[in-house]
Parts: sequence; structure tokens; C-alpha cells
Amino acid sequence: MSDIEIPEDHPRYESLLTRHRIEDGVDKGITSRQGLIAQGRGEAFDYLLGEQTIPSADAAERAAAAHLLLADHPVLSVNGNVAALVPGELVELAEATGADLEVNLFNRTEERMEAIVDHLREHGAEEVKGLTADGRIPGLSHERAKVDADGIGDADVVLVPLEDGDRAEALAAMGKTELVVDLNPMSRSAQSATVPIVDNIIRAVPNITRHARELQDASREELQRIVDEFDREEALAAAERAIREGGDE
Ligand code: PTJ
Repeated sequence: MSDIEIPEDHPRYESLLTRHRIEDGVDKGITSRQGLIAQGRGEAFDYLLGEQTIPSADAAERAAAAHLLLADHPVLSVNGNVAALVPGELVELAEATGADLEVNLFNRTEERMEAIVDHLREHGAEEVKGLTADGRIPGLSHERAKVDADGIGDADVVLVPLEDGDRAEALAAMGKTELVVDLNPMSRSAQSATVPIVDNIIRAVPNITRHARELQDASREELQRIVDEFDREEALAAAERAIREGGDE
């Protein structure tokens, strides 16, 4: 944590704490400097959403939990922003759903890959994929295309938080079920997702875990019903309405 103390009664305490986590991520070599810009973009949308999980996002988080539980091989993709913001929470989600964790960077460097793998291990992760990089996402330039063949390369369901649009589309084109967390419902990532989750990653990941734990004993039929009943177009439209109307759907 950086030296600056944030008073807990500050009206935007959570938002300021999030900024400090991102700053610390940059200082530790986990988050890219572009990650600071991405965070600013996300904050603007979060502010318009009322910094809350709107009901359609909660429904998307439940559908995401059902997809992860039904999957043969679910993988949670981790970038520099996500690692700085919710490392322990991702480890818990991986445990609750039997998913693999894989570091997958837009601005890939070996130093940052290793720093993020170490950071996740410090937060309780046992196996973290991404360093082998023996698989490729077709249609993308070299560094951004690298994945583990037995990780994202083999996954049927992938959680891709805060992803850039190109790569989200390329993963979708590989036929993977894509669960995207992105505060901007108009982003190409959200638009190409099987399940677009328009919520802040700091609220979304613990909430997916909560749903996954609740659904742990649900039958496959029940999980499939939750998946089938989720309407991605309606979720995107509800998020856009909430942004226009100041956080109310
Ligand atoms: O660590 P790397 O190299 O993989 O790079 C990661 C970033 C995020 C820098 C890279 O993927 C990137 O440049 O992403 P974009 O194109 O800026 O897209 C990030 C999206 O995430 C934007 O649509 C933001 O609105 C959204 N976003 C930012 N912060 C959050 C968020 N969504 C949810 N929660 C957040 N905290």
C-alpha cells in the first residue's frame, strides 16, 4: 500500500483505495502505465453507474458462476490491473469453481509476467499458468497472442476482465464462451461477450464467487437453466439505461 492514508468516512473511499492499489501495482511492476489510463476510463463509467452492482450485473454474475461450474475447463485470465486490484479474490473464485488462473497480458513482458505470477502465489495461488506460452490466439500480433496450450488454449469458458476489444473478439472467434467484466457496456469486449458483466472488478469477482458457492450443489439442469435464461442484449441495454439515468435501471 502507498503511504497516503484514506479516511474511511470519505464519500469515495472505495474508489480512492482502488486508485492506490493500481498505483502500487505500477510501483511493483505488476500493472502497466497504460493500466492507469484504463482505470480512469473505468472509474468514469462506475461513477455514472452509481458505484454499485446494478441488478442486471448481479444476474450476469450469477450466469457467469453457472457457466464456470458447468465448464469442462474454465480459466480465469489475469492482467496487470486485475492482479493489482483483486489477487486474493481471484484465487478464491478459482477455488470455488475449479478454474485455472492464467496470466495473459496485452503489453506482455517476461518481467511483468513473472511479477504477476509471484504476486498471485503470495495471495495463495498454487498453480499459475501463462509462462509456458506454447499456444497462440489466431489473428493477433505475436506478443498479445501468447497463451498456454493447456490453459486458455484448451479452455471452453474464459473469464476475461478488462480486456482490450481486439483480443476479446479473437478469443470469441475461437469459439470460447467469454465472460467479460468491463464497466463500459459499449466496449467491443462487452459487446462480443457471451456474458457481459458491467460492474467494477472489485465488486464483480467476490460476487461471482458468492453465487458459485450458493450454486455449488445445484444440478446441471438448474445451472443450465440459469445460463439459458440470461439475456446478454437485455443486460447491455439495462446497463446503458442505468448510465443515462444515473445508476437506476
Ligand atoms: O496488463 P495488461 O498489459 O494486459 O494491460 C491491461 C489494460 C487494462 C491496460 C489493457 O487491457 C487495456 O488497455 O485495456 P483498455 O482497452 O483500456 O480497456 C479496459 C476496459 O476496462 C475499459 O473499457 C474500462 O472501462 C474497463 N475498466 C477499467 N477499470 C475497470 C474496468 N472494468 C471493470 N472494473 C474496473 N476496475
